Amino acid sequence: MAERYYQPEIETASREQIKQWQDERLVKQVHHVWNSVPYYRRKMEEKGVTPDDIHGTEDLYKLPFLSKADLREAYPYGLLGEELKNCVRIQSTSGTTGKRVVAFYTQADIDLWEDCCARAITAAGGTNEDVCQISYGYGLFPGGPGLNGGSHKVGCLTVPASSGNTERQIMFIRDLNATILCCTPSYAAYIGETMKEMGLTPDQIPLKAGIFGAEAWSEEMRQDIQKTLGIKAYDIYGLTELSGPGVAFECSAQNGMHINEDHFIPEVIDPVTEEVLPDGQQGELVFTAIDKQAFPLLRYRTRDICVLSREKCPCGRTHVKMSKPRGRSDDMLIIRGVNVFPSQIETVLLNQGYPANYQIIVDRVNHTDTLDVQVEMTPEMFTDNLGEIEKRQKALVDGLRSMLGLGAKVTLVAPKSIVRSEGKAVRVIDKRKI
Ligand code: DLL
Repeated sequence: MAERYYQPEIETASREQIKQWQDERLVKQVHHVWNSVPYYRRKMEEKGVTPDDIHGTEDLYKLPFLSKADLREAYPYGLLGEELKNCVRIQSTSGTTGKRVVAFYTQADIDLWEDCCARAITAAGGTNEDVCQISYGYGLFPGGPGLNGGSHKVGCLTVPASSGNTERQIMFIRDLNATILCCTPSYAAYIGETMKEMGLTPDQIPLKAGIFGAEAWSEEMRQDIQKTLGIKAYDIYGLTELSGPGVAFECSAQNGMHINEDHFIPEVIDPVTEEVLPDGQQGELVFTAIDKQAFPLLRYRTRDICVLSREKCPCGRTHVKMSKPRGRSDDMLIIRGVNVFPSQIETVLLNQGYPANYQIIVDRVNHTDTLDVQVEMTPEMFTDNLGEIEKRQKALVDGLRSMLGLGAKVTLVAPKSIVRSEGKAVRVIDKRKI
């Protein structure tokens, strides 16, 4: 019989039990940080708070926030919570500007992280009988290494394919009978597109589930990927600073991701006033890592915008759920004063039958912001009938106006003319900053 890696004593624990774990671990962690991270101790002193003020989660609000700016300032060793001789690994963020953030791990931190990834694979239906192909990048980016470790813990036969060489990916999926695929949603869409071109139908592909994350993707994109690959597509969330993938993951209910609350305490704040918001209200997600040793971040501001929900989940897990992040507060575009998330534009395109291959180009002409959305047509839509193209463009302009309240220019481009991504897709080109 197949063996599952499910841990109901943790994943379905009562609220009282979860709170007790969080209180104990938080108090211990605050002492650990106070004693070993002078950078954060200074921040606590500036706020007039000492470890004696922290008795449990209700005191969390007293602690200072950490942001990416702190991580850059303290780079590389300033937030280290352990002696280097006890650290066994670093991973680094995928950011392309400024100094990269480097996160450190002890062996216990790696075990904790891989355990979170194993929970995600299990929630997607994975057992020791599965073949799990990992097509996230390996290396400094934590996607490949994290899910690789999780897959081992579950006992899957692990295929560390990494990203790229898409036809070979498909060959492995078919030859090795891969049942679970882990990669970014944009790469999953690209793999699906390539399969179609190779003349393969979903029933000729052994995959049954996909674990996709590392970038924002819409519900419409999930439906598309599920159809093309003939699978169930599950979301997974995480960030390097907190370990990597697996901070939260989707279950069979496919409507929000359970946060591993035995390791991470979430809060949602108003990004401007920094006020803590009640469950159900949208705001910026903040995490406190309560048992990581080497990189013990307290009240870390993720910039990701989402909503927390404690509604009972049909899967039985009791850990709080976060909604799909609708984007990062720093990804939010302000165009002519209107807040625009790329995910809103994606929703309009996919609702009108376009593939998730698009680029958003923002510029400023004569002191006025311009929004140009380049959208790829499917081969079936492709035509040289100008009237038809104009009709399609108008429908998109109307759809965008009603979603965003903004006028946009839409350019329909030929199939396959927008460059494909094997990792995180680059959807926005904001020329105003250049
Ligand atoms: O992207 C870790 C990861 C790898 C997560 C593989 C899931 C799967 P970073 O490169 O540090 O780490 O980027 C973290 O990516 O703050 C979010 O803005 C975004 N992100 C991650 N997962 C999701 C998701 C990895 N499921 C940043 N939906 C985060 C939307 C996501 N955005």
